This record gives sequence, C-alpha cells and structure tokens, in this order.
Amino acid sequence: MPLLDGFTPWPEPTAARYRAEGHWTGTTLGSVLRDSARRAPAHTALVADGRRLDYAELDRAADCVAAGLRAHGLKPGNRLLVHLPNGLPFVLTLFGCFRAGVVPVLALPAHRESELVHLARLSGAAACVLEGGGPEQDRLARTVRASAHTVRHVFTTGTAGPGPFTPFDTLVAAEPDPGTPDDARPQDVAVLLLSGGTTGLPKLIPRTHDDYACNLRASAAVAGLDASTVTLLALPAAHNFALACPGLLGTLHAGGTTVLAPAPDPETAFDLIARERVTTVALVPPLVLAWLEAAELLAPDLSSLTLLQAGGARLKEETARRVRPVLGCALQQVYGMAEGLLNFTRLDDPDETVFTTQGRPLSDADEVRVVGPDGADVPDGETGELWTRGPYTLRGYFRAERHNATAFTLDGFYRSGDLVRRLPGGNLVVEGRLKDVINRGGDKVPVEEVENHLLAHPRVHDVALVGYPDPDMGERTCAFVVPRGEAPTRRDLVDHLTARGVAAFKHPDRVRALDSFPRTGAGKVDRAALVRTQNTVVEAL
Ligand code: J2J
Repeated sequence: MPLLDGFTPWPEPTAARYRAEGHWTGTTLGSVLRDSARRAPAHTALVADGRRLDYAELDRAADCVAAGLRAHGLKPGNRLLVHLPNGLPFVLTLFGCFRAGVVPVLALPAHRESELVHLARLSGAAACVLEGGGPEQDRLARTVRASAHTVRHVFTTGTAGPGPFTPFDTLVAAEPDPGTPDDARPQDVAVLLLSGGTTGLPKLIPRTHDDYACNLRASAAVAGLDASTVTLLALPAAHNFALACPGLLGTLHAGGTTVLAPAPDPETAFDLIARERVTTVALVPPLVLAWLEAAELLAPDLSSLTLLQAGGARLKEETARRVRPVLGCALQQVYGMAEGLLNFTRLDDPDETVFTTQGRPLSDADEVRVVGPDGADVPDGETGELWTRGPYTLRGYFRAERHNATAFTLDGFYRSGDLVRRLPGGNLVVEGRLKDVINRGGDKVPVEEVENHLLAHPRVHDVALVGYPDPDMGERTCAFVVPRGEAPTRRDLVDHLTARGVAAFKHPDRVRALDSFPRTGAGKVDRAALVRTQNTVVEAL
C-alpha cells in the first residue's frame, strides 16, 4: 500500500537513523493500547461520561469500532472528520481509526461550520463523527454533509431520532472478527492534527504512528507517568497537548487511568480530582489563573495532585510561583506545537528554570536552530526565530505544496514563526512570534481568516485584527474597522461571525472604527502603530 497522497515523508536515510537510534520502534498507536491491555487488563483505563472502562473493555471496544468503520466501507487511508467533546465516543473513534487504518481529522470542540466545512473539504473526508442530539448539532451535520461532496457517512452520537445520520452506536455494536490484524503500518499517517500556528485557514498536520508513538512515549517519561498515574483531561482531547504530550495517549501507554473532564472549570475539575485521586493535569495559562483563584477561595482537596503542566501560551513568572503554594503540586512548563517539537522543564530542574523558562527539547534527536532574519544562527541569549526538525516534527503540511515551499527550509527544518531565546543551559524562553496569529490564552486566532470573514460584512470597508495585552489571557483581539457608512458595533460583528459559523474564540474582544489605517513606508497597514493606539484605549466599545 502506498503512503497517503499529500503526506511528505522524512528522507529515507533520516528515517533509517531514527529507527536505528530507537526513536521509531515500528509500533502503531492501536498496539499502544493493546500492549497495556495485555499487561493489566483489569486496571481502569478510562473514566468518562459516568462510566469506568478497564483496559480489556476499552481494547475490545476499539476493535468493535474498527470493525464498524470497515463495515461502513471505510478503507485504510480514508479520512474521518471528528468533532466531539471530551467523552467516550472520542476515545473509541480514535482507537477504532488507529486499528482500521482510517485517519481521524481532529477538529476542536470550539469549531463551528465554517471551520468544519473547510476541514472536511481540505482533508477530503469520507465520513464524519459529530455530536448529535440537538437542533444545532443537526444543522451543523447537515451543512457539513451538503458542503463536502466526499462525505459519504455522518455518524452522530447521542440519541439519534429518525434522520439522515447513522447512530454512532452502530459502530460500537459491530462484532469484530477475532484475530483481524490492524490495517495500519508504523510509517502510515495515524492522525491529522490542526495547526494553530499558521496564517490563513487552519492547515492539517500529518502525524505517523511511529512519530506520534515516539512523541507520547518520551512525553510520558519526561512527565514521570506510570501505572499509578491518574490524568485529568481538562483541555480538549483533540488538541495535541491533551492528546499526546503526554495526555490521553501517554497515560494509556504508561498503563495509568485517564479521567475525561466535560469542562475545564475549577469546580468541575476539583470534584473530579478529589473523587478520582487525580495526579496530573495539563492547562493553558488562563486556566491556571482561574484554578489558583478558585483554590484560594474553595480550599478543595487536591492532595492527590502531584504535577501541573502549563503550556499553549506564555505563563507569567508570578503565576508560576503560585502553583506549588496554592495547589500543592509541582509545575512543568511545556512549550509545544502540534507540528511536533516539544519542550519541557524537567521535574528535577531548579525552581528558577521552572518559573522563568519554557524548557528544553524533549528528545536528543530534536534539532533546534535559533536564527536571525538572514537565516544565520544567533548566539545563545539573543532572540531569533526557532527552526526545528526531528523524529516527531512534520516535514510538510497535508496537501499544502505552496505553503510548504516557504514553511520549511530546503533541508527540512520547520520554520516555527516563534521568536525565542536560548539560554546557555539549553532552555528556551518564548519571546513572541513572527506569524500573524494572535495567541488568546492558548487559543490561536488566525488573523487573515478572521479578517476575511469581517470583510464580508456590508458595513466593513477595511479591517485589521490586532492583539493587545491582557493580564489574564496574555492577549485579546481588537478589530480596527474602516466602515462603509455607519460603523458596525462589536455586537453586529459578533452576530455576523456567529451567522457565518466561526468559532467563538475568534470573535473580536473589541471593535474600534477609524477613518483610515496608519500605513508603513511600503504602504502596508502599520499593525504595530495600531497595537500602540490599542494599548492606550481603556474602554471596550
Ligand atoms: C509560549 N508560547 C507557547 C508556551 C505553545 C503542548 C503545549 C502547547 C501546545 C500548543 C502543544 C507555549 N509559551 N509554553 O501542541 O503539545 C505557542 C507557540 C507555538 C504555538 C503552538 C503541546 N506553548 N506556545 O500550543 O499547535 O507560538 O500547540 O508555536 O496549538 O503555541 O500552538 P499549538
């Protein structure tokens, strides 16, 4: 079977080296679960939706879903768009896919029809698994089906009434043929993740079984996971951080227990932590703040918690310092990207490193360059763009030939667009970014995509979306608008984006009307000048 069309493999000599050095072990993600199930079949693997599944049950359910996908005509290499909240159907779909060789495309729960239609078309999805049960979900499912002609089946969870969709339960109820081998090979694409780091519409990141297994194994080791670990998945499991760094997949590999939280708010999470004796959790910085505030107020029982991982956006030093005194657990900073490279502070690092840096690369095979505008390496201590390649970093976005020509160097380094400083000990400090993406507390807002939606509003002549500093979120968004006639209000623009099915985290926090934009000498919109005016604005309109 050939490799998936639109996927850029590593050059063969590099792949051979990764195998020889033991970074790639020739495993598949389906067998990660099978191996743990063989070791400890009766150990609790998953607590979700009010149910507890041991490893043997989860392993068997994964085989059922794989059989169900095959029975619906899905073939190895076919793409399956998955838009599900944290819950049992998400995990079952994922492992069903891994075993059937079907490639899940992991949309985030916050995404709406604008993003889902784009992802279904870009991936050429043969089927979708969506949340069912309500009129809103129904409308979403109908839109996706009608707008992406490759989609042959729409599976919906929940209580499906009579309708055009196939109940997800028919997948779970399928009878696996005992002894059916998995349809995936280690070098195959296992999953398509979404990029938060590119301009324009989201791109798809192919991750192979070998590379993602390397990612989750090394992450589990650096976070100290073992069979006694109880991980709370508070962030969306569809995001790389919660999925495999080490998250759900790393915990399953270590033989521990994963508790899926329906929401990341402190009240929900604190209850689950106390009840399930949770030991580890990963959060984005605004949630770290929310948990700290709530813990001081509620004095919850967090005595089981040993590790909090924080990543997705820059964690402030003052916040980092409060973690142990308030939550009673260790902190690990994680600077990662769905494209691959992960950096972690280590569990035995001095406090100063943990509080003030975003850690160092996970693997000794990660190559990291910090370069100036001329593409030459800058000395340690100076800020430059991070370029990277390694055993779990992509060599090309899926079906994005033109974009790939500039996103990668000729020798295969991924240009991250992040501005970082490398300290003499090798730890990195994230200083900012070059790309037009606003990091709103870990949610990545693609500037160009949102501007294009706003330009479609009848009273918007021109628009520029810029980030402004915010104490809780790191950054929030302001849309500067040159109106056509009467200026639209923020409410007008939010309604417009909602009607176009754009995820709520992309809605502007503020809207300001201007007669014209400041321009740079080259005639481009001077975003830096807009950011400066924005910093002096006190009132949101
Ligand atoms: C500053 N910026 C950070 C950090 C990511 C673990 C953790 C995070 C992600 C993630 C991930 C940052 N400090 N600690 O996939 O496995 C910004 C950078 C980066 C971009 C990637 C993981 N951690 N960032 O956030 O693909 O700009 O992955 O390039 O969503 O988030 O975004 P994303």
